[in-house]
Amino acid sequence: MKKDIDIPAAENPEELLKLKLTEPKKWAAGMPAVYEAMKDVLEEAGPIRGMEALFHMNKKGGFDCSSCAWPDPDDDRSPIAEYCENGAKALAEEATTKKLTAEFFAQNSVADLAKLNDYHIGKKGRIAQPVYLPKDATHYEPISWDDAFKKIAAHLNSLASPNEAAFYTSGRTSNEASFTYQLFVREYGTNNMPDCSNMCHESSGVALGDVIGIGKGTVTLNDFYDTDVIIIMGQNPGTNHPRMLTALQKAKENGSKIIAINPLHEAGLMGFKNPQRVKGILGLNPKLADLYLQVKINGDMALFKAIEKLLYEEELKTPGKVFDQEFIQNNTIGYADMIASLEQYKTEDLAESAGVSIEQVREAANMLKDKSRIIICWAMGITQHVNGVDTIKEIVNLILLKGSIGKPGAGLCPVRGHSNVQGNRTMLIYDKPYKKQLDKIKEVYGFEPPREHGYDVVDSIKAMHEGKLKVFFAMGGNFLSAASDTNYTAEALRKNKLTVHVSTKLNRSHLVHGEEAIILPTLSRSDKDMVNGEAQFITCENSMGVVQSSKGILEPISKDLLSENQIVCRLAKATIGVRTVVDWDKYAMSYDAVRADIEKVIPGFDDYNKRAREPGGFYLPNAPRTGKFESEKFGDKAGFSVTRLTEHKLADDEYQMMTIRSHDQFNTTIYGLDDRYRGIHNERRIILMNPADIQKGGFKPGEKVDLFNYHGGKERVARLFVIVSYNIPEHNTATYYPEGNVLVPIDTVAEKSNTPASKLVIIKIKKHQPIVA
Ligand SMILES: Nc1nc2c(c(=O)[nH]1)N[C@H]1C(S)=C(S)[C@@H](COP(=O)(O)OP(=O)(O)OC[C@H]3O[C@@H](n4cnc5c(=O)[nH]c(N)nc54)[C@H](O)[C@@H]3O)O[C@H]1N2
Ligand SMILES: Nc1nc2c(c(=O)[nH]1)N[C@H]1C(S)=C(S)[C@@H](COP(=O)(O)OP(=O)(O)OC[C@H]3O[C@@H](n4cnc5c(=O)[nH]c(N)nc54)[C@H](O)[C@@H]3O)O[C@H]1N2
Ligand SMILES: [Mo]
Repeated sequence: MKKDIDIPAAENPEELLKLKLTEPKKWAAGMPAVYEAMKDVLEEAGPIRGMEALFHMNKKGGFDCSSCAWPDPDDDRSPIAEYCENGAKALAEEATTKKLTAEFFAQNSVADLAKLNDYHIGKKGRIAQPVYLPKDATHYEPISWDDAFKKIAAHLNSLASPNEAAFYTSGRTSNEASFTYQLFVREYGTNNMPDCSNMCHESSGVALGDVIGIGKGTVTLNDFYDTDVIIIMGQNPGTNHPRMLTALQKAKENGSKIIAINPLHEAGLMGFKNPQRVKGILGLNPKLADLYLQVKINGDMALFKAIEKLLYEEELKTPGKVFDQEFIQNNTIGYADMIASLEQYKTEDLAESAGVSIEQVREAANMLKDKSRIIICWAMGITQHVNGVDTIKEIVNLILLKGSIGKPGAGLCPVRGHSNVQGNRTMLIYDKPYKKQLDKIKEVYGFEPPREHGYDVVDSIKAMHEGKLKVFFAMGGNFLSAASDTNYTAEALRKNKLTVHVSTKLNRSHLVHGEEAIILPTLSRSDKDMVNGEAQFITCENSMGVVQSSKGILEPISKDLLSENQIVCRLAKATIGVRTVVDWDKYAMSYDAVRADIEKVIPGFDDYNKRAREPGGFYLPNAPRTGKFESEKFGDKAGFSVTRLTEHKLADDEYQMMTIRSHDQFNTTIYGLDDRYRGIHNERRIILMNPADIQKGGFKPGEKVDLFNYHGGKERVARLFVIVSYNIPEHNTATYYPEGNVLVPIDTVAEKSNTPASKLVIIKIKKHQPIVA
């Protein structure tokens, strides 16, 4: 193989580490998790800083864990620790005392840093001062905050149109900073606000917005404690939402059944030993999933159609006993069409497409038949597919048939990723804002916000390629490594005149940059945020629509960090200058002032400053949760959907690949090199394959391979992976994100949501060829 990449975009290693395999685990957490949690925090932050931080995490009046968006209990919280292993690791990453000063950047060139893998880049430490990379320079150099803002402002003001700039948001940004950020971007004049949601739950937002009138879930945590069946699909809670396991355990103790739907037997879906209970430590807790449906990748829609067909047969035998006909009659539109559309399929064929035996489908249908308190949870295994929006509509179909919405113990539960990703959208970070939201901004502030829709993530990348974007500004995140088609995205980023990142830690997006680049270091969730001698708190919205406060407690590692809100306000002043109608100084000095104005613009935030101070926060309004629908398309009803089943035809040497998270990462931040529950240690460049496929393809477990995708006649290569024989359906494979992103074609996206289809990439696997010079 010839070397064709001079400047590294993705990792391109020459050698692998020493992979070690152990038996995959059949349960999650337990004592090892407590040990793992403590170890990282103490190593990075030291004992005093580390313990202080852990003690305050997720406590009422403490700070919100920056890891996932799973809610905290409304009532009593654990007196010792309301966090999980992975929350503690997230904390360790930001509480670290290692810092990157001018000296570090002088000693390490951008090109040298780019040779490191993501794990080593991230472990370098917190960025301690603003730095600037001039045109053609090899090293970042110090810059003052004022000069940094002036430079960015000069670039923004030199553009032919504000639409030549894009403003990305990752999902940790607080409500307050999100609100001021979108206000700045809109007053500057564009809706180019791509965000991490575009790559994440956009399919859920689009589907739910369409059929139930709100792009959010409808359940609360308490619903889990009082339900009959919980379905968990396309989600790996043991790793990505570990505190959900506590809720599942309580649900089971209260008599609920659990159905897991996943191509992999994930430990956290099979069993849970709760480290915060004596019984758990002794290993006495029961298993979690009562029925485990090991679907093929993207077999979910076929599976749901099969279940619906079986339920319909039962409904015909005992009318009104299986479906909630009264609910359907009073609250929905499109029942007859949806039922009629099922007739074209045979249940056996559907089961086969799903990759599940007809007996298992029958078992699932039987578990649901007499029940109506049903909760369905899902995450990236459902949203990141070409037909993701339709699969979610099929999930809603089942919920509507059973009348399982708008009552206790029932509903839809898209489980969000980033800790404030839902809040970002509520605060109007969105490339396709609604008219009434923009009207409100105009009414409150008096300027005319841009009306034209902006670019989302995928369209931003394409626009950079076409030279339509010249400035890329990122509020957090790691755009390069998170987006699809890594090398194509790298080329796109390099075409910018200026790339700017507001970041806590160094990542690959700082190293694959525009003509000039700037890094603005910011406070993290656990840092003390002092303004005018007063410690400020921010607010976040979790996956279930609860808004609550978060107050950092750790001494920031450098005096030269600004909060995200301060950065926005100062940048807005520098950029819009005397033309602005917003009092940015007021917003910079007081988060209460920001909240007071959020209350005027966004519904549901009445008495925001008062209610944000109440322990545990408050719930935002959610019509479907109360049994009402307010939908643009269906008025006061919810809509059934007729969805289309996609066929997947593969050649013998083609495989479907999903890109998933290991147990030791938060998105592109790699905490460590182990995937403990799956039994994979000390290596991330692995591909999980079915043993029969390994044999048929002429491979061996442990063999080195290169992975290829040929979508659109272009060759994409991910080099040097090692085969791991694993319990995964035939012709299905898995690699880790972000290592696998090189292979995800930029235009293989979910219909209607434009989310990269990161869970189904068609690949070929070939024996590894070393690079020749
Ligand atoms: N510790 C930790 N916590 C996190 C994150 C993290 O990286 N680390 N990331 C956060 C973010 S932003 C998000 S969005 C969430 C992500 O949370 P998840 O969605 O749980 O994350 P993934 O690892 O992408 O897992 C997808 C799961 O779906 C399964 N799957 C893949 N394809 C299919 C399919 O076609 N059908 C079905 N039924 N299953 C499928 C995979 O086997 C895997 O179990 O977690 C959040 N929390
Ligand atoms: N192939 C594939 N690709 C995927 C996915 C997948 O499953 N498969 N998942 C997608 C999903 S669900 C998501 S959400 C995206 C994630 O995409 P992003 O949100 O862009 O990525 P992260 O890795 O979460 O961002 C990490 C960086 O954020 C910065 N950071 C951390 N905390 C803060 C903070 O408090 N403030 C600021 N300003 N910066 C901070 C740090 O510098 C860190 O390096 O990736 C997507 N990409
Ligand atoms: Mo996400």
